Amino acid sequence: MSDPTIKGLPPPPTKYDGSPFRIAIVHARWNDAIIKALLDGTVKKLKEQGVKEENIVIKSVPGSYELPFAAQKLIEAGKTQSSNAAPSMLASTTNLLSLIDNNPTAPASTTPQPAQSSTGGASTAPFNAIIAIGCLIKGSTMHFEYICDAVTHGLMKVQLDSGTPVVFGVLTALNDDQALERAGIGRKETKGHNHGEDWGLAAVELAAQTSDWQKGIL
Ligand code: RBF
Repeated sequence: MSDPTIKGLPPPPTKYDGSPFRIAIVHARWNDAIIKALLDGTVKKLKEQGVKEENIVIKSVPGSYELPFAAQKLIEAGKTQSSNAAPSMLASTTNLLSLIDNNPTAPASTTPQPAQSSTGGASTAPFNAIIAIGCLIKGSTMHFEYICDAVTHGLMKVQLDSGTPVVFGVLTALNDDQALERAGIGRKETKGHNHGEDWGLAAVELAAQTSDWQKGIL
């Protein structure tokens, strides 16, 4: 990380356990070499934090402009999948108490709770966090400015409207080298820093804190 303008995420005050969580990553395909490095860094850190591979869902969209819409639809899809899976619990012999409203262990149907799978397979719980990954590189027209603005505001709106954290994994670079160095694949010897790693950490931190706050734990 030789460029002093490239800063990584300062360590969180506590280490968060990602093992209960289900996380969706949606990434753009423009600038694919940079996206691939960012995606790899993100997944690596999610796993290091304990998120299970089967609870990481990865989807792609054409470009960054599509990220807010896709993030919103993924959040909805996670909730729909969770409620579709609920009737099968009636036939299950496990955890029937969780169906009683007042039971403190009962998962709410619409608010994301930690991912749970009685079978040990992939979770069908609502997503605890979304990570939106894109890379916008300034060209010679005004496209960059419009897309950066729309995506930034769009992703913020999605998380505030949905109550599901959406990590802003979008590089907005003035040239190729800036983007490469922020994906850890710079052309100089030092390579830079992979911000995807920060986004994986941020997702687990936000998922853990949101899960606590929804239960009134501060
Ligand atoms: N998408 C990106 O993710 N990164 C870019 O740097 C990028 N640059 C674009 C430049 C132009 C001139 C156009 C027309 C599109 C660009 N897009 C880029 C794609 C955009 O995010 C979106 O996918 C398309 O506009 C279709 O809605």
